[in-house]
Amino acid sequence: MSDIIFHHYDPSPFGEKIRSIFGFKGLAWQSVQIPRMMPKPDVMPLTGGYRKTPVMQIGAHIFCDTQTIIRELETRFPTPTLFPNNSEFLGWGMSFWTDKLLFGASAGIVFGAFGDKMPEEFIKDRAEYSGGNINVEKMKAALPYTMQQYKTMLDWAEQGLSDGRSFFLGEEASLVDFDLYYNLWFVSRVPEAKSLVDEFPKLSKWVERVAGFGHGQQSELSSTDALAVAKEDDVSGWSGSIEEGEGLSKGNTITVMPNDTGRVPVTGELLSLTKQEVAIRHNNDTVGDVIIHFPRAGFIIS
Ligand SMILES: N[C@@H](CCC(=O)N[C@@H](CS)C(=O)NCC(=O)O)C(=O)O
Repeated sequence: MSDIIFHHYDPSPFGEKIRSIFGFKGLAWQSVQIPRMMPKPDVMPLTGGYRKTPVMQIGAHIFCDTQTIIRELETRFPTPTLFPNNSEFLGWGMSFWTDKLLFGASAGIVFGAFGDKMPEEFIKDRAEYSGGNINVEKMKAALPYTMQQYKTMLDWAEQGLSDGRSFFLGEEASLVDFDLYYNLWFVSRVPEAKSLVDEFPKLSKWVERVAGFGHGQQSELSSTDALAVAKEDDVSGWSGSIEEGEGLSKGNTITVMPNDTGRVPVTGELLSLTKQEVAIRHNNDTVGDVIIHFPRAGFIIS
């Protein structure tokens, strides 16, 4: 059985980013379906309060945010690589555009089109989550303008494929492809947005190509079984590495929190601090010790 436990829900766009990478790397994984909104009682003991979707679990190691999930998958399963020809800068840099600015437009399209039909408690949850930035009436009114912006940005992508290449960086897929793909997957549930993508022939073929990677080999796991896996794993011997010069030492009590949405601070004992990752030991009665990994980019340590 695979060691990878993936906490997500099927309609989750950031979940789709990772599921398509599971497919690209041909991985087997165990799927735990989690609630789309708070409360998430079987997630909180693992994440110490971090509430975003998705989260990856391997034993009692918890990887929060698609950045740390991708970095861990790339380390454990380097072939095929997400970074052909040293494309780390392009892949990670692109993800800050696709995950923030472009995803903001994608969410504007989905909420603008379907917000009226979404349950009130879901809208309330997302309004809290976003710090007040979800306003269905405003998103509905802005929909035609959001679509115009979207179309212009999709044209960049069409131009990027104009020489007949299969993927944005050439004949091999890279993180750049998966960064963009999940946004188009997400908005395509809105018929007008699907038609917009269909207007771009090369991009449409590219969508099919990336979808063709599939999701790897998925099996189902209950959330209680996932908690039991974390509880059984002894992580007392794990030690990370601390980079000098940041004024923090192993064992310091710190909090880590996203700097954009879902700003819930997670408290723990510092174990590892590098330029790209911070890991803390967090303890609670449900699972005992877990080691929670966060990215540095987009997260505040205090
Ligand atoms: N930076 C995060 C963004 C994740 C994100 O925004 N996920 C959304 C939905 S897929 C979310 O957490 N929504 C609130 C929730 O699921 O409770 C990542 O890369 O994982």
